[in-house]
Amino acid sequence: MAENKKVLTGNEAIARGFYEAGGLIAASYPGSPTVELMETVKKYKEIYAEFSVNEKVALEVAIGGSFYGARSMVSMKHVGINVAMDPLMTFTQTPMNGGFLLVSGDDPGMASSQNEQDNRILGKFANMGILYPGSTSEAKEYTKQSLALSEKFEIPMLLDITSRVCHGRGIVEVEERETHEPKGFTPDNSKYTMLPPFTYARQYAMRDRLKAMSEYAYDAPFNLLQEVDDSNVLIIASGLVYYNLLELDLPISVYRPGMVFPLSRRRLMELQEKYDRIIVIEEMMPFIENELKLMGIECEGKEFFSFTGEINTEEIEVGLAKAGIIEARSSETSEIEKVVGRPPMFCAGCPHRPVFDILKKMKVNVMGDIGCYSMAVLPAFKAAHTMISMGATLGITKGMNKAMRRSGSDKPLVSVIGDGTFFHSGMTGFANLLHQQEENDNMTFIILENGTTAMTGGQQNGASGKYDVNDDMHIDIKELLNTMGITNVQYVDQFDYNLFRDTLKEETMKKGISVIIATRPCALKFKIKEPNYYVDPKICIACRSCVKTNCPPIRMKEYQGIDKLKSSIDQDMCVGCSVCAQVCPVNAIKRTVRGE
Ligand SMILES: Cc1ncc(C[n+]2csc(CCOP(=O)(O)OP(=O)(O)O)c2C)c(N)n1
Ligand code: SF4
Ligand code: SF4
Ligand code: SF4
Repeated sequence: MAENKKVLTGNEAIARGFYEAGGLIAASYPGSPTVELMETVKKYKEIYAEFSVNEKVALEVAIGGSFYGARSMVSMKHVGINVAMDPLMTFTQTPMNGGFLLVSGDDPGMASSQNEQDNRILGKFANMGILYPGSTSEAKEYTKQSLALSEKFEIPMLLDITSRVCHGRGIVEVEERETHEPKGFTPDNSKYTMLPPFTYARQYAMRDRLKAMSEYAYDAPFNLLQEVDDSNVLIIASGLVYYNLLELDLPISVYRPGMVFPLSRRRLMELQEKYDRIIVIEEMMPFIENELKLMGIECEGKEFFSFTGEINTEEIEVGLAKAGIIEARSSETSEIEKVVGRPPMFCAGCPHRPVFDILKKMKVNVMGDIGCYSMAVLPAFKAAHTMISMGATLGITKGMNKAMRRSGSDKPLVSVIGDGTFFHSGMTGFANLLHQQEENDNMTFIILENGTTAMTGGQQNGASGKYDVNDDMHIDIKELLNTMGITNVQYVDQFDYNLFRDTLKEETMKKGISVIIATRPCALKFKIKEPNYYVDPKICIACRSCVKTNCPPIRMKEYQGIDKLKSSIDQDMCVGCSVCAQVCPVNAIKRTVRGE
């Protein structure tokens, strides 16, 4: 392959685009599908890049860079924008000094997310220009274009990218880095202090820059019109859907707006005149379809295509057949292959396992949160009973506790949160617990301090310095909570199964707020491996207590000369955490000496 060509993922391509565009300040908060984007940016020494404690702070770091005139980028998963929405909605009123780009990783089909939300709508709501790449090379190109457009039209740009484009690989042409020295910051209240009367003028400025962008969109290079003689139908598709459509090789005209907001009204009006029918194919919400309808342009779309999930080539074919545009194929060929799903599970030796094994046995209501420990909501544990958004468990637990106490229930209530989530948005919830405490409150909080943001690949968080000397944040959660005024806080090693169980039981019996910080680090991130364990089948009574901890190496198997199935441990997979041995009632699980 030529030296100026590289195979990159969409995430890597955006990072490369930011580098080539002379980007200087980049921040992110990890979340699928955009994690690798900032991990790649961090490798470019010319760029200051960080994973911030949450998306709001990450956005603010990028705002600071842009205010100083540096080309700046912030990236996050789609729900991250909900967290960052407050500064976003006000910042986007300002004119851009340095080019500003927000990258949103959307997840149609929710392969790794708690919801599906179409952030084109949020981008429009925030008065941003929106580019929507569908391939790896577009991901790089649109990143560069976004920063240039941001400066040209003084508009904040949103690069809305879907998970398949983030993770897909393609050939990308790499270019030299441009030089864009920061312009510096010149105080100007009308530009950077968003309060009345300055905000009134900004309303008009926002409208005018979108108008100018819409004019530009008429023949912008990324808005592609491919017309076919004799086609009386026009299909509008962008992003990956456009490429999926191309695979059908249909003799139909296609308009591909790489910029999905603002659209060119002038271009679309012209197209309306030329075509009998306009069909919009897009994933998730009918965004482009609604934009057209707002312009008074007749079109069809969502009546033929799903409002949720990804839209692949086969679904496009089925939808177009439903619309009567193409012939329907026999159902035999359009049958979508069914793949059998495998539920996700904690790693061998995961520190979360004993906590949920104990909670399951306690039969207590558990308010969950978001992290690897979310897997506890699934079978076989089913030991967490709510899961909404990062940090939400604190408020939810407080609210449910108040409702329970007012309805005469004195049952305990337990809440679980990871350390990453604690620093992301749990601290404020903890502070709020101190407000209007009542005598019969009873809430026990377990903080799973595994030293990392494990679920998204092991990024640092506020507590990581405890386990890794290279990490520059080492906030003592107990001291922090004590300083806030939450006094009943203790560290407990959850691999001491009985101690953790007894402490938890004791704390749930107490009134007020109890906090237990489970201290074991993530087994995967810190590559923990102790001498492993094996089962003595002659002692095993086949009670399955060990199997119910759901550690991957454990299964029941047939032993020669023993008629009943007995437990066994795959010693290559076992990392020696000892939890299964501790739950065995007859000491049938024993530690080996490595090398035996
Ligand atoms: C607002 C938001 N941002 C990012 C994510 C992606 N995400 C899922 S879990 C998680 C963090 C989990 O870290 P922690 O609480 O330490 O739990 P662990 O995975 O280490 O068990 C993140 C960032 C998300 N779900 N929501
Ligand atoms: S990555 Fe770490 S926290 Fe997540 S399941 Fe594996 S061991 Fe547990
Ligand atoms: S000791 Fe038991 S629970 Fe721990 S990793 Fe090995 S098999 Fe799994
Ligand atoms: S817990 Fe002990 S007795 Fe029960 S199945 Fe496992 S090894 Fe056998």
